[in-house]
Amino acid sequence: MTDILTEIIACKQIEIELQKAAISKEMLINNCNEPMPRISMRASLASSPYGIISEFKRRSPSKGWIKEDAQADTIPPAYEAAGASALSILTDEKYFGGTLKDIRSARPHVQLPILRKDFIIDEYQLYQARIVGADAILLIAAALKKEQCKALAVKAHELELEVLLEIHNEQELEYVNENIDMVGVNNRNLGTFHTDVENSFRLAEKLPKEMLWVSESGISSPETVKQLRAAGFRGFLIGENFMKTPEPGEALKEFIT
Ligand code: IGP
Repeated sequence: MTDILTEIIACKQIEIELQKAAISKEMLINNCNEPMPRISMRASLASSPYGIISEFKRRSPSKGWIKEDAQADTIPPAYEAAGASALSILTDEKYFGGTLKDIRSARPHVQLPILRKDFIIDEYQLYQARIVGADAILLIAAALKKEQCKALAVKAHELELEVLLEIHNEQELEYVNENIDMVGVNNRNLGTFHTDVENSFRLAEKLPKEMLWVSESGISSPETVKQLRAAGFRGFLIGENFMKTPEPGEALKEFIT
């Protein structure tokens, strides 16, 4: 781990301890007993000719505020209406200006699968994801030990949450196991912020053939999506390119043709 990612994970540990002190894990577990319908993100991506995962992101550590006053009950429905295949909602508050409540606000207004995008290091966060109505969670290889990643993936499945594993390099392919539903290649190095879509093309040859592949970050043109699809990717995670425009849903339409 390097730089900003190390800092984010250290803050996340403290944040989770504070949350546990306010709401015990047992209380969260009690709230997870009711069956909830889950929507498969993997199936949605596999069956779509577009496969765009549109992200709701107010800010980022590299860009600062992108859309400070963005509303989670209006932008995700606009993404859905424009033809997105799935939604990614950033719930980290300190670095990304999000909150778990953003998933709760979006949920009644959309039918698409929702990915809880955060730095998940504790199963407590999986219960939270389920309670607010997420369908899938992100596990970042660079933020986790291999065994920890596996245990979180197993727990996610127990809670009927799908798992998108994020990798950035070839070595992290070791994190793939039978509890991973989709593998995402992050084109951005979370330590340095260096972003290059070439990373997806480079890793494509090494990715497990039987899995669904997602290319993440730095995608800004329909042409790039087309090339990534030709290389075998079926999901395309796009945030900033949409969120920086006045109407993120309108910006997405350019990718649905
Ligand atoms: C979206 P972009 O460059 O389109 O805004 O990127 C998404 O891939 C990015 O937000 C992301 C991310 C992450 C954020 C990918 N992996 C892990 C936080 C944590």
